[in-house]
Formats: sequence, C-alpha cells, structure tokens
Amino acid sequence: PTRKKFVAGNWKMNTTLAEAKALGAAVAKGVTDDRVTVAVFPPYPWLTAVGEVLKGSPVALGAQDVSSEKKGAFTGEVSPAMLLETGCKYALIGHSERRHIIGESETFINHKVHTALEEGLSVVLCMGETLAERERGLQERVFQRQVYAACAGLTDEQFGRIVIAYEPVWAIGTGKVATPEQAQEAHAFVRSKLRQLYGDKIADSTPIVYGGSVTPDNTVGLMSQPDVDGALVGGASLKADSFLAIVKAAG
Ligand code: G2H
Repeated sequence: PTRKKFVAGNWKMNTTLAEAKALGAAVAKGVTDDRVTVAVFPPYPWLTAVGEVLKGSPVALGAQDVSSEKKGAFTGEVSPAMLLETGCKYALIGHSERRHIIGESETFINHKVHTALEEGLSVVLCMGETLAERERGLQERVFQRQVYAACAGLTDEQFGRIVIAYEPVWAIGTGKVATPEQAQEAHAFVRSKLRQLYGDKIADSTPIVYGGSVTPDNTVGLMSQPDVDGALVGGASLKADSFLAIVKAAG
C-alpha cells in the first residue's frame, strides 16, 4: 500500500504574531507541490492570521488542541467549529505534553477525538511511551492501550481522517531521536494493532508518522522505514529552512 507522506510542524507555545505570519508565509512559499502533505500547527490566537498567509498554498492549517465539547459554557475552550472557521483542517489530540503536563486522560482524549471527527476536523492523534515504560519493556502494552482507548467507537469513515503520530516521550525535545529501527518497530506494532482491531483497510491506509527530535539530518533514515509515513516536527519546525529541508527529505 502506498501512503502519502505527512509532515507537520507543531509550533507549540512559541512565536509572536509577526513571527508566526512570517514563518507561515515562508513555509507556504517553499512548498510548491503536493507530493507530501504538509501542515503547520500555530498557537490558537494566530490561527486566523496564519490561515490568511497560507491561502492558495498546499500547506494545511491545524490547531494544537481542541475542546471535547461542541459549544456552550466551557470557559477557555475552543470548539471544532471555531477551528474550522479559522481555516483549520486538523487538530492535534493527545500530545504527550498535554497527557503528562496538563494531565489529559485517555477517556478525555477519546471524547475529543469523537467530537473533532463528528464536527468535520481531521485528527493527528499522538501516542508514545515514557522512558520508564520503555526501560521496563512495556512500550507495546502502552501503544495497545493508547490506540484502543483513543480510537474506541470510531466509524471507518472517521478513521479515514486520522493520522497517528508515534512520539516516544523520551525523544521529545531532548535531542534523543529514536533510531529508524526503533521507530519502525513501534510503527509496525501500532499498525498490527490497527489490523487486529479495525481490519486491513484501516491498517493499510492510516498514516503513522514519527515525532521526537526530528531534524533535517535524521529524516531520510526515519522515512526509509516501511511503516514510517512522515514526521511531526517540534523544535525544527520553528525555522522555515529546517522545516522545508525535512519536507524535502520526506518526499
Ligand atoms: C514532539 C515534537 C513535536 P520536538 O513533541 O510534536 O517536538 O521535535 O521538538 O521533539
């Protein structure tokens, strides 16, 4: 099965408005074809402005989070409909920083996945084990639990709008990238669980991208693995040059 590569830049809580617009414009200028699906995930307040500079380019817009609720008295939350109106196509859900720092539970993540998909967003769903879990050899148990918990109850059509991001927590922002073999092993396992739980069609079509200290230098090695379908890039997405070099290396 051929799955198109997907490369996303997660800007996290970085950039001023001016920096965000300049970065978005530089990425839009640098991505001239759609060989690789490219998306950027600016902070919430900059979404509309970055959406404007992406207009007419193949680069898609995404949000770093989304509410589990559709509307109403949920102070501080941002709904899927609001994100769609800013021009977002994607929402990131379950990033490890939200699981581990903010304390999001698997039930809550599953609720967000359902609401986002019902409302028409596509979802980049993040998962991955901590260092302690890997040291105890528990990573496969963790992936299985995370895939099952986050994706429970989805229809096939909804699954068609999910990208899974495998992000080992020990590799995030640490400069310690997983080896291509470690990434391949994890991705193949996650795909085997998709196959077991949801069947061949979903297992073969769902992109599984790698995240955690991706740089232009380590992209080619990671992308050469059969089950690595792209990258979720944090630090290296904050400079247009390095992000575009990753996009190029993935293509
Ligand atoms: C993991 C990744 C992007 P970084 O969080 O989601 O960040 O590339 O900085 O490790």
